[in-house]
Amino acid sequence: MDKRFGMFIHWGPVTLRGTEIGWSRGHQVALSDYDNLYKEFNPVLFDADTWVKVARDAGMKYITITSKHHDGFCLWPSEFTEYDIMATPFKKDVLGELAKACEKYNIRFCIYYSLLDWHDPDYPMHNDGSKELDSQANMDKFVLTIKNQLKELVTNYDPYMLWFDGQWESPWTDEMGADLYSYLKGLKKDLIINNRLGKEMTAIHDKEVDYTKMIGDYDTPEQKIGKLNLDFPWESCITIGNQWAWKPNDKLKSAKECLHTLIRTASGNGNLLFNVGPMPDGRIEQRQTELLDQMGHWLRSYGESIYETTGGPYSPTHEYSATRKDNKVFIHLFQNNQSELVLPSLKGVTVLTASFMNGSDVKMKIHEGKYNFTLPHHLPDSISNVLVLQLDKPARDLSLIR
Ligand code: JFZ
Repeated sequence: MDKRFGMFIHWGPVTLRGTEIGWSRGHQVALSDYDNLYKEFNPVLFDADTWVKVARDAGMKYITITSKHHDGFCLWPSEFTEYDIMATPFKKDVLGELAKACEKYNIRFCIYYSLLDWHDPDYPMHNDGSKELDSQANMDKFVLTIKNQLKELVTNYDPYMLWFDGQWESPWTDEMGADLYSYLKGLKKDLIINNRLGKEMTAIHDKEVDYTKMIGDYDTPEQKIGKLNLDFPWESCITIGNQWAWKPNDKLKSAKECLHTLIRTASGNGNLLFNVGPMPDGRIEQRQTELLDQMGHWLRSYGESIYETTGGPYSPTHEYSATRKDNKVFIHLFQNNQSELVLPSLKGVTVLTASFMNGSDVKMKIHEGKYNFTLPHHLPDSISNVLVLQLDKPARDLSLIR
């Protein structure tokens, strides 16, 4: 949770069609066509060091790669299937090369693994619209394959975190999730595991979740910024475009939208797992790397207000949000045309100084229990500004101001 910012990577032979990974199988892309794309998958321009340096220079502290998505294709040489990278003309261990590059550049290596596999005959569902479970399937054998592959992944690549998915279909049960959770913690005690081993999760839903029912170490809001939560850790997974896997001419977010998304997740006391979709030739397209570089540029100046911070004490508004660390509260200003800012005063502490991060002091008056800040006409940063309140006491004990 101190790392706050990671790269999500959705990639596989499907990029040869530019459609959505997993979900387009047997839909936008005919089943036989989709399942034979691996024969053409040859990303000769793939360079693990380049990908990891793009993440590092963006200010990202960990990388999470789709080892196996819902289409069942494995991006690593697996003893437990023929449907893997060694069956392609490429024949390179993508996961192994990324894990090594992460070690080299001090970036944490993490693995996404889909529990459902519509391609595997032992799994009773195939996303083909049939209501009945496949009577030829063998779920026990399927779960054994999952355990064997996860042992292979943990043993061979020593991941920092496992990001599960695909647990929402009826063949998978919470019992299986709980069993797998203890099996994996038995393999590596400090392995971090997300909450998609069990049915209870926020994901794309707005419904209240029961954290006591969750199986996993943290919640995973999807395609939205999680709510401010100081009790249960969370990490939002969000696309830089609209699709998880690469899509030609996908509509990408602006640099300001990308950064405000990161700042708002940290202000909510959560992490951002920001997704890129590399191209079929193995490169991450320039449009995406330029946006990530702009995020890195901002973080090189203002990273102290994001990394190893806690969300709050002010709840996010349209205008601003807050993070805190030691005796400092960082007020993140999203608008750059406001002449003044009014905040409720903080109980039990004194604001010693107010100033822009790496910038000038800001005039502050206390009036009727409120802080009134007079802001200069031009704010220092064109994307997002940080007002630092230096307190006379640690900020961590301040209660939330809703
Ligand atoms: C899942 C995957 O299906 C998707 O391809 C991508 O990998 C994303 C990170 O995770 O997307 C979901 C997960 C859960 C729900 C919907 C989409 N859900 O709970 O409705």
